[in-house]
Amino acid sequence: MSSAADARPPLDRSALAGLPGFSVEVLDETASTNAVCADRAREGAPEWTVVVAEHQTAGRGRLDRSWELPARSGLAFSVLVRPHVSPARWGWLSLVAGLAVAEAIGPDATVKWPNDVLLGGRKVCGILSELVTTGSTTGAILGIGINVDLTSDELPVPTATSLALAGITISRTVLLTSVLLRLRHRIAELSTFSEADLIRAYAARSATIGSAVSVSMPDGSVIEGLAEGIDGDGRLLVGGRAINAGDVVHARLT
Ligand code: BT5
Repeated sequence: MSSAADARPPLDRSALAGLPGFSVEVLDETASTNAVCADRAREGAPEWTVVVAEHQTAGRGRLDRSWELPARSGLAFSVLVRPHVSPARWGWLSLVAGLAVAEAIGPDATVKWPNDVLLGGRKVCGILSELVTTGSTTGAILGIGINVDLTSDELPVPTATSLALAGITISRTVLLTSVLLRLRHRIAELSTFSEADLIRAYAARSATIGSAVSVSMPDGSVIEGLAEGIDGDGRLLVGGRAINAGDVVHARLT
């Protein structure tokens, strides 16, 4: 670890181990917390198993992109969930994970469909959700990366920011705890909320809805237009078309 990492306080392992209803495993270093969490799911780990790394050396983004975070400068963690909701509602998981992160960060954070959290228009958090099936049981791994106290020199891309650069000071342990509690609350709402309730809660934090967007699809086509809203399955509505999160290469707000 670099001297900068040494100067950064470690996660409070005993506080995290004592979090009721969660089983939190803190690793010093791993390639990807999503990969470890998927292994735990295959080993039969219970829902709300959480794997967090002080240093993630090969963090993954969507579509083989990478997620880079210096040691102890942020949060890199993955949560195993198995919500008892209809398959259509599973499409909401990464959206409500983004909501939970935005709420934990504070009123200035917005969600950019499908899987980013922004501060001042810059990306402070990325989410990678993956399904893992073991026998007849399917779970979702919600992988969340949050930039906490990266300096401007440490930002991996110019479109990124960190909480510290936005003037927000919070301990990583407190932030992780807050995200987990809000995530549990938001996922419970997938069972109790109507489609209209879900859409309303998401739209209230959305930086995307009402903006002109440009969405790149895997076949190379680009859909441009006004993001009119999202539908009951969490799909983005652009020019009358409903776009699935899984079909998006890039979504730009213009
Ligand atoms: C994401 O992908 O934003 C999902 C990132 C998920 C990371 C978490 S960390 C814990 C868990 N374990 C993993 O292995 N992954 C998850 P995507 O939308 O494809 O965005 C990736 C792009 O974001 C990269 O190509 C860069 O342009 C940019 N990027 C990389 N690192 C970043 C950072 N720290 N902050 C902001 N942007 C970043």
